[in-house]
Amino acid sequence: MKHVIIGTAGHVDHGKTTLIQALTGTNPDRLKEEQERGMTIDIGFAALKLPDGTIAGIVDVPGHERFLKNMLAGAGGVDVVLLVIAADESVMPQTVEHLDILRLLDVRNGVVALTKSDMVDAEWLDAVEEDVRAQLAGSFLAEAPILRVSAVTGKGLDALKRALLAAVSRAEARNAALPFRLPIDRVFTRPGFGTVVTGTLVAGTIRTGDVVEIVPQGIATRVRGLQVHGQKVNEAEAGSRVAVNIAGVETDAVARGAQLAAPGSLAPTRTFDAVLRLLPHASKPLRDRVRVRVYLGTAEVLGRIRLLDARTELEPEGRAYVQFRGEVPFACARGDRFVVRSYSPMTTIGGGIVLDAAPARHRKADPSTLAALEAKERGTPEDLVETALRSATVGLLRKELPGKVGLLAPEAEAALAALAAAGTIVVLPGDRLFHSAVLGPLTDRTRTALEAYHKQFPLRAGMPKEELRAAIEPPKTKDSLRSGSFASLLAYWEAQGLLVTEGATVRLAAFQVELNERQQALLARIEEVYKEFGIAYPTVEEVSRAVKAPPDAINALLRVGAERGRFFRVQEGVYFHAETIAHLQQLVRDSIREHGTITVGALRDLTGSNRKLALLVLEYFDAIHFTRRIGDERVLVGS
Ligand SMILES: Nc1nc2c(ncn2[C@@H]2O[C@H](COP(=O)(O)OP(=O)(O)OP(=O)(O)O)[C@@H](O)[C@H]2O)c(=O)[nH]1
Ligand SMILES: [Mg+2]
Repeated sequence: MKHVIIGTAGHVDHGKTTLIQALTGTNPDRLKEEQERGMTIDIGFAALKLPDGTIAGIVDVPGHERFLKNMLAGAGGVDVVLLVIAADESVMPQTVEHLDILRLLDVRNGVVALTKSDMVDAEWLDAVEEDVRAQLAGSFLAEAPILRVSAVTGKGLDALKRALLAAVSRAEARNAALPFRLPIDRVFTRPGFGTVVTGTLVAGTIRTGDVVEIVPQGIATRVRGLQVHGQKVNEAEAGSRVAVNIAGVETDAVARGAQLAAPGSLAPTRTFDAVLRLLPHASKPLRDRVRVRVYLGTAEVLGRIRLLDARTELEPEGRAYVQFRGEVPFACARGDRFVVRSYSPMTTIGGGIVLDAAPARHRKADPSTLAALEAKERGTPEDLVETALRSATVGLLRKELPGKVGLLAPEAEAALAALAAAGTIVVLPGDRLFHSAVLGPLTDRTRTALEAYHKQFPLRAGMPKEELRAAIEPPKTKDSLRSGSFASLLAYWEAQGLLVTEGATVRLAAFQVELNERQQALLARIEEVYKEFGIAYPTVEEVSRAVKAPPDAINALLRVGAERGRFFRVQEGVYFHAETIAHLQQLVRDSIREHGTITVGALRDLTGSNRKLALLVLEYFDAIHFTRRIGDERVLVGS
């Protein structure tokens, strides 16, 4: 199932919350003060079941200008926007500001709801729709459907759900194979559980038991429990609203703005280099080093923006390379989008993309700094290779790389060499390339799957390869682990000492079948039965009766015994004891030495058995290249 977040947007009192309640049955206004004032103050949440059964997480934001900071905390994880415009008022200031913010955050999909349609007549609705369409021109919602709805009469709600489903289907799924990342938007205490943090999982997959880091606080902890849409789950994927119960962390040690991340995947910083764009309708130019508010993930960070080129101010609609210096540490990574508001008055003036989350100090108007940032924005060969491999959930063949990233082969190879030396990219047997951020989780899943298998089947030597392949298949991607990529991975893990492959099965290198006393005693008794029967081998049912144990247990122990060289599997379901085989080999060897060859009849007579059994034995000896058949006779191989 696809995991997508739908976020509301729109001017205060335009009917966002009422519409979400009408669509989902949940009132996202959860604070007492919100209920009393009939106004959203902080972001609220609900879950919407779409016509195809997909459940989308909903983030409902406040429209009032004064709470824009809270809107920004909710907007970061939005995949699809539901822009709500009251038909009686049409486009208002925060309609425009929310749209600006979503555009700066690179939201690309959405639906427009002209709500409160019950309050106006058809002619008015036509005029408002025309006005809205004109205002959306040039934005990512230019082609978006505009639906006339009413949360009070229920009119148009089904059509709205269908339009949302279409937008959700168009939205690109977030990458569940990356290291996980969850900007925290709420922190609270659950009696008996301890600290719970919530947020939108913007990348990766998080599981119960995972070790997590809280950035920038630098606290390492463990996931004690997870919930998605109020249901307990063991794992949650990117694009879900998640509540995470974390172990041993005081509630006041964490706050909105921090991020939960896979250990080592996200570092705290105080500065970043970025490309910044001012909005065309920014109220005034941005002066160099002026104090601003930067919104990133769920965080608001005060700090100063330095223009790195020669300019002393940036005009509205202008674009510049900048360095942001925050007054406190925060979590951010290359590629993150951010929004800038002026310190006072608080208006949204622009936003951009982080190019370097751990930059050096730069001299003003230094051409080499500017050139380096330009390359980072465009993407160096290394960036391009890294980016391509980050999303290659089943890896990429080395020879496919240049074509995939649009580089000449020598350029791609040079970039690859540097990235491989840094450990960012791993070259697997078969010249298959994996990003370490993709390979790591895949390796973890493999270890976990094998551990679980060994635990469930302690007497089996290993897990069937196909079963493992299905168990570690990357989630929610169009790629699948085909034989080539899977074989490369197995060879790599085997070389790394993680696992051992044997025929069609795989086991953890450290795994050994261990029998308890009872099982050992049973195995010894089974051996006795087989030895007694000799060439006239017993059936499993006969053994079962003789030792008074169920056939399943016999079969499992026969497999273990075979691995330990106590039995030989002569045919499907037919085992001979090792001593019987040794004895038969001796008979055959002596007979051939004496007569030059042996026939089925001769072995039958030597063993006092029948033709069928003698033939079975000789065919087995042929198969293991002990004997070789010439016409009706057999000779020893290698003699
Ligand atoms: N007649 C009519 N009234 C509506 C409709 N939808 C909302 N309202 C009313 O409009 C007012 C504001 O609705 P809310 O849902 O709180 O608006 P909001 O956009 O969530 O407001 P903020 O969260 O504060 O920005 C309430 O009094 C609602 O009862 C509708 O479809 N028809
Ligand atoms: Mg509201």
